[in-house]
Amino acid sequence: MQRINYPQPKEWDEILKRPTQTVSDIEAIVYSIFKEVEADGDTVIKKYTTQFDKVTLDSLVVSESEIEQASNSVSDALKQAINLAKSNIEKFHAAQKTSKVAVETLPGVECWQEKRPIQKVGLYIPGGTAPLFSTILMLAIPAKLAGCKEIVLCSPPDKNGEINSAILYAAQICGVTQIFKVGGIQAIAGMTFGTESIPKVYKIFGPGNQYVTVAKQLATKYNVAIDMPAGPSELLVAADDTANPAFVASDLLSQAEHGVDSQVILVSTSEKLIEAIGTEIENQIQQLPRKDIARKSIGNSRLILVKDDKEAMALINEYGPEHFIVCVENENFYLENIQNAGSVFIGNYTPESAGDYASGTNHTLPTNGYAKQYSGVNLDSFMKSMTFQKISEKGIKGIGTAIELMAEAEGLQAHKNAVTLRLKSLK
Ligand code: HSO
Ligand code: ZN
Repeated sequence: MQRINYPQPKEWDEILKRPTQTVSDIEAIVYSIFKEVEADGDTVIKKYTTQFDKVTLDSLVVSESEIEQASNSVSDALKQAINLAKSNIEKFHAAQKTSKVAVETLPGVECWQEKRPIQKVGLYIPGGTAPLFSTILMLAIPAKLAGCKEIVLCSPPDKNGEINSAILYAAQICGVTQIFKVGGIQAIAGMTFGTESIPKVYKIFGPGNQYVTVAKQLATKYNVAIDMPAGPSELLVAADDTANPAFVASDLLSQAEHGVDSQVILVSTSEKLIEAIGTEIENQIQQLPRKDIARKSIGNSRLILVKDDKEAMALINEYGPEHFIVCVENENFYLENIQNAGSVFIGNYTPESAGDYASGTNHTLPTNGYAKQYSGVNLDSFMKSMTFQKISEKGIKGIGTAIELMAEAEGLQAHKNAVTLRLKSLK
């Protein structure tokens, strides 16, 4: 792992660069598949499933019996683990419910705000080298709690035309309403336009490769919302001599194994700790089945030595990590001053994996520095706020003249009339 000692603030931009992503040529492919799916629905989706997933399907729909069969094949131990995670994620997300906010701004002018679920949501779960069934818990549980009516899930089939059993089991217990064997750009296009079998949705959630990310961005041009601009996983750890180097190394590797473009960073004031973690990483990486992936992403990663906590903090806020582990003596300083991070993990016994799976927080988080302006997925991601107002005769008398004057000043006579007529009727 690359070691950087005492970087100057002017060098931060360069050392905190994320691995570059090339999107320019992808856009044209995504656009043309969208146009085809819009015109020919399922037929085109099946054509691309044959081309990209190497399987020809009669039906895109996952049947009840397939779900039943899959859930029978998941071991009891794994089912129990999934159920424990489900229960914690439910507890944490149910507690995020807010009540109606009501204010009488003037006597007789009542305003209030209530939330309503987004009625139709689409969840995308990638296939590939690791079947991320935990992401279904993170998306379907809050969707269900929010009250979304249709919760559609798309995931690519394998070469036998099947979806991983744990994915189907998780979808079943979390209340997903329909599951489709479709992946990649064609899945996002299907949920954007709707096809003979796939419903059109109002908001699409979930991770994916660069093609899926660009497709989600294109979906927004067709009035479909998305959770957030997604990117490769990343982790930044701030640690000092109170941190256990083996634990920290295991955390860094846990995110490094996601993909070759993942990025992990250690920021520390202790040269001794940096040394120890570097050695631990080398030892632990050899045991990992995904060591080839982890090695590549470790190549994008850095061990940064800084002069003090204040400088560490400034650098961390500039980076805005998706995950931020704080394992230092002066814990409160970091917790009080962290401004930009998706999710924060505190102390030697809080591995980032806990948040990935089972503690209760959501693992769908802003990457690529978007923690500066985006929240991670939470209950509100599946809802929208609506405002209401009711004005009495007394109320319109109280604000009528102000509205008339403002409408007049904007040159909008009809707006003014809507008030004038009412005020006159009350004279
Ligand atoms: N760390 C990933 C989520 C995940 N990890 C799923 C394991 N499974 C992105 O936050
Ligand atoms: Zn992870």
